[in-house]
Amino acid sequence: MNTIPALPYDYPLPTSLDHLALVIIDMQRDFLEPGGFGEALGNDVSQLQAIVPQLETLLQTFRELDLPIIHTQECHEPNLSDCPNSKLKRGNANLRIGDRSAMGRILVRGEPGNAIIPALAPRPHEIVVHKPGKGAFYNTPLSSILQKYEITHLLITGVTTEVCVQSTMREANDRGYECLLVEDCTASYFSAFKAATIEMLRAQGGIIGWTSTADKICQKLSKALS
Ligand code: C5J
Repeated sequence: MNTIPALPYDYPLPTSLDHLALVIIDMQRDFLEPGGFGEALGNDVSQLQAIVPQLETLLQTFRELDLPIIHTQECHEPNLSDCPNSKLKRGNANLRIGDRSAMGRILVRGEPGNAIIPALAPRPHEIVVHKPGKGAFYNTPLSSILQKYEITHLLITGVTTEVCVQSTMREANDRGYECLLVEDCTASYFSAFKAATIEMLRAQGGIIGWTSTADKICQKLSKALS
């Protein structure tokens, strides 16, 4: 069986790589760029920017091999009708979802800060899922997209590791998807949270899934199709 070196043990690839998708969670200007929402909340965005080169390489490999790519974008309708109070009322009361910041209204669809960073911008045929929650399955068409393309295996990347990335991986695992978190392609504003998330997802024999790194994945995928 074709596998990727991973923890807690090698990750079994599907029989056809067409069933494997790269999922890139919320690599948006507001989380990664100075002057955005993340920095306004007092976070050091350089921790998130550090994963961009590896993620670019992984994305390039998927593009070269013509394998499925799914980008997600955390966003809300301009009238915030899809943002419950349990989300809206959290955090810094001076800067909330829908408020104006240097890059437009925070987490509102279509605003400059809501866009995916230019280095990872989706190409026209790539799938983009707009998500109002932390997990990418909640209130989105992601389940039907995965079914339509017969995707069974997900390589999960993006930000932030302990919030939207972890929520998505748990949701996917519950729905039967074989998930691998790409350690050097995910980041948190809090390095201890990232480390803890990696450990807990792959604990107990991979209770939620596997973890590995971009170089191991790229090496294996390039070989698998050569
Ligand atoms: C957060 C995310 N942290 N993409 N979003 O609100 O993790």
